[in-house]
Amino acid sequence: MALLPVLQFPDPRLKAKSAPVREITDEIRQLAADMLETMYDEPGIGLAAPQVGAPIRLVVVDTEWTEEGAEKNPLVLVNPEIVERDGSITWNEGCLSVPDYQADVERAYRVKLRATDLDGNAVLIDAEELQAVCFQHELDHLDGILFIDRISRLKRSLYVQKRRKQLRREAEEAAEHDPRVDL
Ligand code: K1U
Ligand code: ZN
Repeated sequence: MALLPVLQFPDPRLKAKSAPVREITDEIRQLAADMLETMYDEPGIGLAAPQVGAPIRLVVVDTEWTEEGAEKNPLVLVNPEIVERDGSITWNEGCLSVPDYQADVERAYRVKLRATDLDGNAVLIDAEELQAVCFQHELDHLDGILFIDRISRLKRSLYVQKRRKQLRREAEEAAEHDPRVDL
């Protein structure tokens, strides 16, 4: 198993629409195992394949493991689709691809999700609250949508400014430590 690097905003690969998984191969099983290991290590409660540079419709989710004493209950969802939505909930979301930022996002309170597992079996899950929010967040990744695309224009542009400054600072620091650069 391997820890995978998670792409960070504004990587353009995060904006692409992912393709359906045509066949569940050993390569897909290995990717799912690596994504789970990466999600638990980050830590996170979900991870979508495009976040690790694989533009396919595959996500992993475990929304309970962070609670004290809770066991891991990993879900691997191939070609997931939301087939019903109901109610609304506002959740303060974060994202492993959007560093150092959280914001309130309005989502459906309850969703019905249809997918396939790694054995090709059909899966139907009725989810609510955090699990429903997480499914919506992860499925958005498959369509190239980040939670910052669902907040106000003002909040988003403030975050984009902050992120640009952060990246500039990181580049300057890297240059200071690069012996080939004579500042
Ligand atoms: O997709 C991702 O980037 C993962 C993201 C999922 C998510 C978070 C919040 C609402 C909806 C979906 C994360 O897991 S961010 C980290 C996080 O939420 C968390 C980390 C440790 C403990 C508890 C939560
Ligand atoms: Zn995310």
